[in-house]
Amino acid sequence: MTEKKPGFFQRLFGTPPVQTPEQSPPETPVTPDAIPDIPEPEAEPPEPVEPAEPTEPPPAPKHDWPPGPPETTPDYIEDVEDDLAAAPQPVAEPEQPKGWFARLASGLKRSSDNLTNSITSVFTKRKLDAATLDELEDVLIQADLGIDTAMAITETLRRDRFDKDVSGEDVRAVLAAEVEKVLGPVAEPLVVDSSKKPFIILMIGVNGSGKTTTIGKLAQKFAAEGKSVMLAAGDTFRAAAIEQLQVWGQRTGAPVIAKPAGADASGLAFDAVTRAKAEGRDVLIIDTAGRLQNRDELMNELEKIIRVIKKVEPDAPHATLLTLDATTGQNALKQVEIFGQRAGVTGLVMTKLDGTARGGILVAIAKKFGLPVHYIGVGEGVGDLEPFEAADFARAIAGRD
Ligand SMILES: Nc1nc2c(ncn2[C@@H]2O[C@H](COP(=O)(O)OP(=O)(O)OP(=O)(O)O)[C@@H](O)[C@H]2O)c(=O)[nH]1
Ligand SMILES: [Mg+2]
Repeated sequence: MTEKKPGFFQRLFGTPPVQTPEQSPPETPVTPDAIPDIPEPEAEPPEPVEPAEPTEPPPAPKHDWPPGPPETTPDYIEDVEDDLAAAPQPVAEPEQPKGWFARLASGLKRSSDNLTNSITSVFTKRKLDAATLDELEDVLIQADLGIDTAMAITETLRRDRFDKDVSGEDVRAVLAAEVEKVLGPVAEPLVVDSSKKPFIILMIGVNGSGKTTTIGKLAQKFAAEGKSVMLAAGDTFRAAAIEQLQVWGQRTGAPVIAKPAGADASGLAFDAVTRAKAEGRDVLIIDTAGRLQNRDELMNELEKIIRVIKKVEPDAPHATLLTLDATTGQNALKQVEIFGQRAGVTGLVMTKLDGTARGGILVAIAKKFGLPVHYIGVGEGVGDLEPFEAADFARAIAGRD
């Protein structure tokens, strides 16, 4: 293989999160100069059926939003902006490619640094008393871990270590154990049921959360397993979104069912399911337009897409995956709740865990909803999607290597 992911670790480790709000905010248009135009994706010509590990992802498209009332900046975007403004600018360090855990740990470094530095400052030469436990609880809640998990951690310490000397390392061990306890039950692989032909996956989420990129990464994984994959460009709002999926299709050898921009998304889904069925495909992955969970008319449209899919395949979609942007913070809880209610989410993919300070939110989500977490994304490249492992995540976020 040629050199893997040039600049990858610089993105992961040495620079602020790739996904700045300016580049692809969930509700505001991407600035034209932030993202190159499709269709001029790098130097690579489209190669039909040779999915040999592309090194660069197709560029995300410019966003031409559908007509609708202008949005105000969602709270969590402001949170992300605050976060970025407050974040120290790390110095870029060229690094060699590392193993998976090291990549995860690098990606979660900002989350774990925030957490472990705060823990260390709370626990420097102190006996464990009620005030220290309160301070620790605040630190854990601020790290987005959620009140339940924060309390579980402080309760464990209160029970086992009260009035004893406690080091930051002791606390990190309890933190890792508690996080693993919460995440263990939700770390479930995405199982493609081969009795379903096709196994239909619907990809949903707010704008810019990583749906299309995750589809490309999944298509690559399935193709590598010998499955025959079809993609459906269900984000019919924007020509660039269709082209973005087509680029992934070319790179992973998966045919893409598409219609011109402006076509009805549910009609497209209907055609795609019918075609995939007729061709005996193993997997059909349907992309959808990004939508904020509080946009009722867009959520209605999503429900319609699902109804129409069911007309062809009553038990489909077999998996409805919600992509969550790890840089989002607390709003992700709302996304899971509303998308869950409206679209019957069956599993989660958390993207952009490379370089976020807010990875702790996955723990709060797991605790509150108990939905399976199938994969996590740690970069823009086709190989940057990994099955979710609770123990690794817990170790990484607690800064234990
Ligand atoms: N750093 C990083 N970037 C990612 C990851 N996943 C996706 N991205 C980037 O996030 C941006 C948005 O990704 P898309 O896949 O286009 O997101 P989307 O949900 O399809 O967006 P819309 O269709 O506009 O709603 C792109 O620039 C991707 O390359 C990830 O795991 N890490
Ligand atoms: Mg998309």
